[in-house]
Amino acid sequence: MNRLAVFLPARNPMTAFPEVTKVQYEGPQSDNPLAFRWYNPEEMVAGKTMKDHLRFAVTYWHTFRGTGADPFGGGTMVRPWDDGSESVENACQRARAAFEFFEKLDVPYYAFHDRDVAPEGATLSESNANLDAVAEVLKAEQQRTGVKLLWGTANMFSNPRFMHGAATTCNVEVYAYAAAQVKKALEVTMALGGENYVFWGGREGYQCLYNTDMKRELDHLGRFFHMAVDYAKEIGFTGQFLIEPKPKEPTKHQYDSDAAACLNFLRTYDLTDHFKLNIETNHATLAGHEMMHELEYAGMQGALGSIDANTGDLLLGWDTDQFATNYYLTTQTMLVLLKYGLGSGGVNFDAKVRRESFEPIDLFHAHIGSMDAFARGLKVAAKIIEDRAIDKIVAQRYSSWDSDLGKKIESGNTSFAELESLMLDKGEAAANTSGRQEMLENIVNRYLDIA
Ligand code: XUL
Ligand code: CO
Repeated sequence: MNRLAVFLPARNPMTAFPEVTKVQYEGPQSDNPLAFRWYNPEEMVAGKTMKDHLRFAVTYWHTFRGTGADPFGGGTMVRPWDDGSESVENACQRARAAFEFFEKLDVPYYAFHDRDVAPEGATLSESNANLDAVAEVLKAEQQRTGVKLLWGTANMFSNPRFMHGAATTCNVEVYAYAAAQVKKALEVTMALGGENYVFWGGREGYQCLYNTDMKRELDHLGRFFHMAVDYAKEIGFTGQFLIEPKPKEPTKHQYDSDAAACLNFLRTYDLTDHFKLNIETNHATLAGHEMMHELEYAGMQGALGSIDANTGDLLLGWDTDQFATNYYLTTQTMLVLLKYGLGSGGVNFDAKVRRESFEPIDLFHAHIGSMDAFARGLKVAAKIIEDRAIDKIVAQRYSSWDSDLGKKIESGNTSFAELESLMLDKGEAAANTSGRQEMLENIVNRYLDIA
């Protein structure tokens, strides 16, 4: 364990977080840093409880495997329940600490990669056996606490074998290994009642086009996803498959670069019936899009599956995976989530505490703050939608399309020649009206004041 551990008071080995009891809602006036001020799980908003709208999930990889290491220095995190070894025993002990955290934080879901929860063995069968052993503990802890698995996934990017990719590798046996790994991860996800299965193509992309057969790699990726769909059918896994777009990191170009690229890929390979998207805020930023854009782009095509809730630092060009606390961001996100719904997805905190926030209690502060920010965003967005405060201005903006001419064009019942003759008759189009952007921004501010 990290040397810093010696400076912290000794802990009861049975309790990972002795200083925290269950986090409670105390309302906006509370100054208790370990209470919710906005997230009130049973409170009804727009016909559903907050808990059912938000479906919060904790990520295992950042919260229980994050070390605080960066390219310039090693780990800083103090995690007294973790002996730092790669043993199955330690993995089981860590899983118990994780469920204590989920329970005290009052989150309904968690999410993991296979290699976060159980150590990789010397062979594939050893790795599978390790995963089975830890999955037993996860199952027992799920039953004890009622916390559920939002999604499972396979880590096919950390091990050096995946240096050229997993489903897009030039090495056919690495591809076969990746297939075996996903097969097992699907089985475990299903055994734990996982409601979705995510593919983030960590190393599915390229560093250099001189050495890359892009068409062949993408064909292999399409084939890989079809085999996953076939296997899910075979074992009766009914969870939703999700692809998580990201434009760069670790490769220079990731094939799943944004929602549009993913949907184009899914259509090309006839996979749209089986996959939706898991949209992550910081990935949208890296792609040069707003989160709202990525959500709307997926949502309007019926492909919005889940979100990885975090934020980047707009002054930095990398995936900083910070906890989102910005009310504008959470309001914008919730505006789109309320519009399209989340289905079996959730608001998954794919976010890590900063390297300097190394104490266990920081994990609570981070999640509580972001849960509150999303709860507040939910309330503001619900009120904006209920009052049609934005909708009616948008409807007004497009009202010329409600005319006979607009209907004719939208229904495909006119032609260039007919439109030309109309405009030759008129000589000039009707006058434009203002886009009212500033007024709309003020309206959002007003709802942040009152909701
Ligand atoms: C990487 C990322 C992943 C996925 C799961 O940027 O977001 O953690 O969410 O593989
Ligand atoms: Co993610």
